Amino acid sequence: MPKQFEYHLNHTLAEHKEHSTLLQKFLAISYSIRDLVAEKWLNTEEVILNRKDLRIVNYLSMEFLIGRLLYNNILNLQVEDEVKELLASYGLSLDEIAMLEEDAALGNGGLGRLAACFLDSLATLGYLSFGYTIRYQYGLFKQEIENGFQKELPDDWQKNGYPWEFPKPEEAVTVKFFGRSESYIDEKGHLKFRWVDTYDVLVVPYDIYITGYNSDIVSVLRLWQPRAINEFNFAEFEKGNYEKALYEKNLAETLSKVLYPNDAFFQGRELRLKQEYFFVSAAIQDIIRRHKRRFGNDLSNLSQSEVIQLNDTHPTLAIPELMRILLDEEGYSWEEAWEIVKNTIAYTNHTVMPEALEKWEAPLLQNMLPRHYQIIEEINARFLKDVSEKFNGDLQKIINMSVFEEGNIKKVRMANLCSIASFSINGVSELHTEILKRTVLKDFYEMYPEKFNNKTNGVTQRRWLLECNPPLAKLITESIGDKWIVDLYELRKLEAFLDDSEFLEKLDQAKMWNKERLAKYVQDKLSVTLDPASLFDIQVKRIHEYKRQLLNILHIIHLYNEIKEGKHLKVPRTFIFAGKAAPGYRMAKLIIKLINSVADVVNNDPVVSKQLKVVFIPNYNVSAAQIIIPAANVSEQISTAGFEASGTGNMKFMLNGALTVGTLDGANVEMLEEVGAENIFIFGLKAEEIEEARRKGIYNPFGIYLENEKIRRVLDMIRNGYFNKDNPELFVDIYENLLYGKFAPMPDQYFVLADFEAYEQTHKKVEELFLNKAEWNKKSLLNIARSGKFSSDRTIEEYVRDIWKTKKV
Ligand code: B1N
Repeated sequence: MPKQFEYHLNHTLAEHKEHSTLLQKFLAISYSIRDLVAEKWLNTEEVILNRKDLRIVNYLSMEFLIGRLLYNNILNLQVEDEVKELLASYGLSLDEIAMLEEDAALGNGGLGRLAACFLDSLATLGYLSFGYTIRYQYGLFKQEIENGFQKELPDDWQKNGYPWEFPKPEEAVTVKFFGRSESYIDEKGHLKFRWVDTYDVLVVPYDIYITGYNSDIVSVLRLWQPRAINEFNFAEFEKGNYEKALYEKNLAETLSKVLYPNDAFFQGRELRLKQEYFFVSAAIQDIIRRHKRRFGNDLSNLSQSEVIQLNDTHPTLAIPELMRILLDEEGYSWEEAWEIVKNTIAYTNHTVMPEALEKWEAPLLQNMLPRHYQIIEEINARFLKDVSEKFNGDLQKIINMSVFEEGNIKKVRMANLCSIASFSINGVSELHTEILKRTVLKDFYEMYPEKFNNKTNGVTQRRWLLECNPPLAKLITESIGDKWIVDLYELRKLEAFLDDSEFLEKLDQAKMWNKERLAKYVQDKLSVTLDPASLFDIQVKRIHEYKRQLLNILHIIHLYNEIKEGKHLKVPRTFIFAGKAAPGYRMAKLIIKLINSVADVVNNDPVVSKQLKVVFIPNYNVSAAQIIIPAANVSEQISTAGFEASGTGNMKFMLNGALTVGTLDGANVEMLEEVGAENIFIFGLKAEEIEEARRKGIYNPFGIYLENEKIRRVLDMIRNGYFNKDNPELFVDIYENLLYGKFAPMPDQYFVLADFEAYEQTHKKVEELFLNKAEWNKKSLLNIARSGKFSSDRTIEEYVRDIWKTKKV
């Protein structure tokens, strides 16, 4: 290790070790680790070429939220001691060096982080896999809080150089846009189509190898970067096509500029559609090329060598793109091509929220991708014939299931296209899959019940325990050995310690270490002093109305009122929030401001602040999560039932010993099944109850406001500017949205007031339990011990068993 380190300082970075900066040392150590990673890739490449019995998993996703890689790779390669020794010889700690790495924030939230956990599990378990995405120049924006408001800053994540990727310019492919579809008759007299007069860009892959724990193979994360084919297209210029000469250059430069910062929201922008298409086209071309390298030019057996998983509908264009190549470039008939496509492509749905479902304006798609549009029309026409046969010409079924939604502007419904063309359709938790089957994809479930299956999400315990919680990982390994690192069900063995007071004491100390680390982080960032002995109650995730940060802060205001009235909290509480709001999401940004305003009042009140603290930690991202989550006593998972498809933060908290306060939503339902009702705080309306109240239009939050004095007081304070005396009207919109539905289809559409009372009662139980340290620690241990199901290793094994049908190396 020392040799490689010096080599990279001197030769890769051209710097004397005596003069080298911390950043250069970070880069040199990363390059040294990268050398080991590259060797794993060399081995993986051999396996790909030689093991023709192994089907390759292709995970197509607009987002991979991978975070930092240095420490992760060090742990997976099991070289921690050597690295620490080397750094110590320079008087450095691994922590301070690892901090210098910028997060690769190529994702928004759960969907992107899930993709990253999957690559970790695939490599660890020994399955060949490629992740395909975009090499965004700017990742998810950085968040600052200015005067309580969110401010967005660009995330120029590669500004200091990025040590983990390998450019592969020789594997670039061409991607086309616009133009027109032209028909012709081929030598055999068949009617054929070709796509002509296009704007073209070159797309270059950059590979990041994702290591697995103690594994000889890596997953490949292939990031596509557009480049202009000609800096300036003189040929076109001379023909007088000035526009084309410049358009291709501009297109190449803007395509991968920035990640769209929306989580679970569809915007319908032209540039986004171009992004979705170009990376999918590159991926499909890459997959076909690899298949040919392994099996020759016959593509009829593509589905045996490759499987393509679509991470939500964002990569849906893989379907018509694969059809187009098979039909127009490879000469297959429609029937042959369709057979290949529908055996190769599988679809994961991640949300049932109507505003998140992708519905592209047909003219936009038709103009940008004329040949694909034609293919989509043909897929749909053939499908509707089947629908008509199956349902005896039922017109309503045809209207519901058609890819096209007719109307003022015709729309292309991507979830319908995915459901038609995929051999597998899965939701991400049991509840979510059931809701899919009875609501958004009901008709498809009737038509193709055999396609539907559930794959409850999971998280990798390598990052979300081993890496982020050293004292707990150490305690666990000392007690039950280290097999849990690759088999999380091993944690069940911790149940032997449930009544071991000495062990519970050590568990408590590990939690305290994490709380102190977080308190220091908050002190450094916010100059707010937290008491590590207080109950740390944490809600960190994207800010969204359905996730109900509002319910949490309304309850905090209520606690404030109680203290002001002279009551004493039984245990001092620290409420911690973090999360980004989509820059265009007004209500979410107002909720951030409200949290910060309440925090100001609470933390600066000399009486209240002795019992209650509120903090909003800025710029929540993967590396912040790694510090925040291990410090939680309580995990807030309080979405309106039926809206959170799964959640994955919930699982990370459980794995780190937090007790969950949660609704019966997403994977919380399965967490309850694992730990039992005595070990989790479940409250609130159930998904069916919410569905029914919405359907019947019987929910009346104003009635609750009138009847419940606590709620009325809290809402009136917000309404009257109690928390922002300099601008007392600021939060009126929150009040009016709750009571009158000012910016929504109905008042309080996420049932915040309906669940308030139950939430408050639940928090009283939480408080009571925290007084009994021994009981609390026991339940905490049981949560850890029963978290085995929520490893992404389990999720991946289920995908392999039911969908991908591949084998380990
Ligand atoms: O996917 C996660 C789930 O655990 C969460 O419950 C779910 O909300 C999340 C459009 C999305 N669903 N949909 C998105 C993200 C970006 C975008 O542009 C939709 N994210 C989820 C993993 O299954």
